[in-house]
Amino acid sequence: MRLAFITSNPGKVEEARKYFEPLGVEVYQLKVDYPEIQADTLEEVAEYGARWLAERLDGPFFLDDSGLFIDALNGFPGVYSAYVYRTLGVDGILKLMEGVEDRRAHFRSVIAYWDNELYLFTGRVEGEITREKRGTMGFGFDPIFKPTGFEETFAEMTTEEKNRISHRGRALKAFAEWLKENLK
Ligand code: ITT
Ligand code: NA
Repeated sequence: MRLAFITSNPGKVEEARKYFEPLGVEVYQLKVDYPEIQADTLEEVAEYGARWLAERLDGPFFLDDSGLFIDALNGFPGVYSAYVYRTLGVDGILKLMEGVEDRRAHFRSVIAYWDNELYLFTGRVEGEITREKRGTMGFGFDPIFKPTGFEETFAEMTTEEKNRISHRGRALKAFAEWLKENLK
């Protein structure tokens, strides 16, 4: 089976590929720009994008909308994560967190799969914002996110290690289990 992943982010594609490879599912990247609405939840953003694409594309596809939610910043950047990554960047987040003792944060990922109808799969991982950048793997905010129970940041983990515990890995797991049950 082949699955189209609609995203501009090669890091997400790498993670989905590594996840699905052993299951005999080939993931390929399709770069199609779709509107990302301003909404309160990742679910709304993902659902709007998927329905918009469904009117324009043939066949099944999936997309992923993710965010980093920092407790001390009341959940910021959250649904604004992509914009904040492009503007403030990782260094800007570290700056905002200077002198902040409560470093708790979580990532969430919402996968929207379209196949004649919409299916949503979600994943979440708890952790904290480090005091400095560490590691060169991964992408986005990975160098400053340390998952709870681990010494390494996501950027110090291989894709396989990150997938085992990450928000996206968990959403991919729910997605893969659904596919296994429903595509017999
Ligand atoms: P799409 O084309 O798939 O939308 P994107 O990078 O714009 O790619 P999002 O809209 O989901 O992705 O924005 C989420 C932001 O959070 C983006 O800047 C990512 O770099 C970052 N992000 C998402 N998942 C991440 C992860 O697993 N590790 C680190 N940063 C992540
Ligand atoms: Na995006």
